[in-house]
Amino acid sequence: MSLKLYDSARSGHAHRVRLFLSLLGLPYEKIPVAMPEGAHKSQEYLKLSPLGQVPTLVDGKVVITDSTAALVYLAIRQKAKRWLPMDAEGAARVQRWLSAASGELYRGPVLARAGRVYGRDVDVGRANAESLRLFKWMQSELQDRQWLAADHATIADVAMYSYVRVADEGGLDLADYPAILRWLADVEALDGFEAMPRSAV
Ligand SMILES: N[C@@H](CCC(=O)N[C@@H](CS)C(=O)NCC(=O)O)C(=O)O
Repeated sequence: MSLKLYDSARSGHAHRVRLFLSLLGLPYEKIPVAMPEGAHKSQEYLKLSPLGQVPTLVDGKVVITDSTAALVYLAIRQKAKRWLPMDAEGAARVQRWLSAASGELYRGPVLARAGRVYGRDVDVGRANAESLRLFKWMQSELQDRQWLAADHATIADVAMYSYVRVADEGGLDLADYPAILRWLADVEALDGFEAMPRSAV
C-alpha cells in the first residue's frame, strides 16, 4: 500500500483527509500518532513533519504535512477533476474555501472546540465572534446553492465539513443556520462518507 496517513482520530484536520480517501475509495495505511503523549513532537515525527502537526500524508517519497495540501494532492493524483475543477474560476472558488478552512474556520470553531475539549488556553470571545461571522457567511452562500464551490461536491466541502460538524463541541449552536445543517446532511449522504468521531464534552 503506497499511501500512508499519520493520523489522530479526533483531529478534524486528519478527518478531512480520511474522509477524502474514503470518498475516493483509496486504500491506505493508517498510522496513529499519540498526540496526548506528545508523539507529534518526537524527534522521529519531526523529521517527517517539521512543525510537528497531524496529519501527514506519505505517498512513496512524497510527504505532505498539511491537510488541505493533501486534499489537492489526492484530487490531482487521482485525476479527479470533479473534486477539484481545474479551470481558473473553478479552481479559485475551491481555493477560497481551502483558505477559509485554514483561516476563518481555524480561528473560530476549531479554537472554540480546542478550548472546551482539550482545555487549550484560547480567547473564547474572539473564537465565538469568528465562528458567528463564518456561519453567517456559509449560511448565505448555501442558501441558494447545494455545495460551497461548484454545482457538485468538491474538496472545498471536504475541507470545511469536519470541524463544522462538531461545532457544538465548542459550545456553538447551528440551529440558526438551516442551510448549513442541510449541507452537512448532503455531505453525509455522499458515497463513501466516513463520520467525524465525537468527543465527550
Ligand atoms: N495546517 C495544518 C494544521 C494541522 C493542525 O493544526 N493539526 C493539529 C492537530 S488537529 C496539530 O497537529 N497541532 C499541534 C501543533 O500545531 O503543534 C493542516 O491543515 O494540516
